Amino acid sequence: MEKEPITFPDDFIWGTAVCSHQAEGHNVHSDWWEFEHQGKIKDGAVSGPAADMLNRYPEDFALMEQYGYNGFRLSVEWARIEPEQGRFSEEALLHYENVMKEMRKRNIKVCLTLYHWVLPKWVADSGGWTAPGCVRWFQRYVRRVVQRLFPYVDLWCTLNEPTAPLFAGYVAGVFPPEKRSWPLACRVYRNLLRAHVAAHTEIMQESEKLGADKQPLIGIAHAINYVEPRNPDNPVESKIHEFFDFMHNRVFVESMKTGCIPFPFGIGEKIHGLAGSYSYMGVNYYYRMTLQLPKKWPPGDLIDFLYVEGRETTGMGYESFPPGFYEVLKYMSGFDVPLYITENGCADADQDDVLRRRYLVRHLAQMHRAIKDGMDIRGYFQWSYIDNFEWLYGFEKKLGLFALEPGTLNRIPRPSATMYGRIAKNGITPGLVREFAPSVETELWGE
Ligand code: IFM
Repeated sequence: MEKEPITFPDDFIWGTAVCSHQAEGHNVHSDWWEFEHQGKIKDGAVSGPAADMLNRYPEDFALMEQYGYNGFRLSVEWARIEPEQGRFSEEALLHYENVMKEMRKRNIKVCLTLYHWVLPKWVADSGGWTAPGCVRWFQRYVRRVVQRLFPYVDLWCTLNEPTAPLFAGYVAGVFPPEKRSWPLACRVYRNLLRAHVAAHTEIMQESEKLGADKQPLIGIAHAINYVEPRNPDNPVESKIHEFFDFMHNRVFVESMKTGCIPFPFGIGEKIHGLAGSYSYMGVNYYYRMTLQLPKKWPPGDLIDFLYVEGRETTGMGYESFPPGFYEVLKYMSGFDVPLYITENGCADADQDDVLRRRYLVRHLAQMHRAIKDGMDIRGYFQWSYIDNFEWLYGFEKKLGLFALEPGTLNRIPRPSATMYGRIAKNGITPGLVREFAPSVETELWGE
């Protein structure tokens, strides 16, 4: 039987993604910069020039155009724009405006994140997301950004994976500000939701002021993985599963839907303006979490709860599980707004990136299945465009379609960079799969 190519809608966004702190370099007025310089990163790494996107963005957008990517998700950096309280940097705002113009010139759609885990040091020193003024400060910064960049942005992403700084920063204590305090975590939860509402308000107001002809697309990039118990008959493992599923996958977005703060973060109190304050949902999906009783006690990390033995894992040690992608898309479709895949990707340090190629094709095939089943998915941003500063791992984990040449930081395409551009153009064809990911052919089309 003829093997049919797997094709996608014509107006689909095929993008890549980075965040400013991870890729631009020299974010010197930020809490993460300070944290890195305290030796908190693996092997003493610091972000330094990162991928130097601060200077090389014209070259990067030219590459994206050349490879056939028509979207890019990036963030603006609060610490650059407002390095000291109340002092806004014209240089930084102009820089981001030039970045946007360059993208427009190359017909690259813009998904702009306003907060991707990093705070200006002055905000962090005043208590970060626990400070009484934090939402007001965030709103004022967002206002400046929106007033300057509104015409260039296609998708507004108010917060990236808000549960990560919440749990890693205030429960596990491994991200700045390294706290382990449930009362503080509850305050951060509430303030992050309020910050989202504040950003939503600013974007809507600017849109009305400019008489924009269509509603702006506003959402968050939500970290969601496929979660299951290792043994559903084990009541403890089942409870661990329910707990992770709720805390990791559901609670934040369900608050955005209902407008309320549920237990254990609150007692159901309402946040004004929160319910339904989104016009799309961003999905960041990476892996399956098969949860078991922790392998060591006390557990040090999420990885201690994960059962991955004998399964295909990525360079992060997480399990690659494409059917889970379909399942989370089904859950996220329940929010009744269009979905964009704001992140999905695979750590693979090999320049030949066989693992990434397989991962990519298999996940895109599941996304296709979801579209075919009627889910409203309008774009996909591959994490990441380029190798960059991977938080606590420094530069050890490589998630880029493009590698960085040591010393020069020249961009070196991996095979997946070419493959991804070809998929953007023609879909997943049998010829492409035979060339780039032959081990997947039977999974996609049978014998
Ligand atoms: O690099 C991160 C990104 O900043 C947030 N989502 C997960 C990515 C890969 O770990």
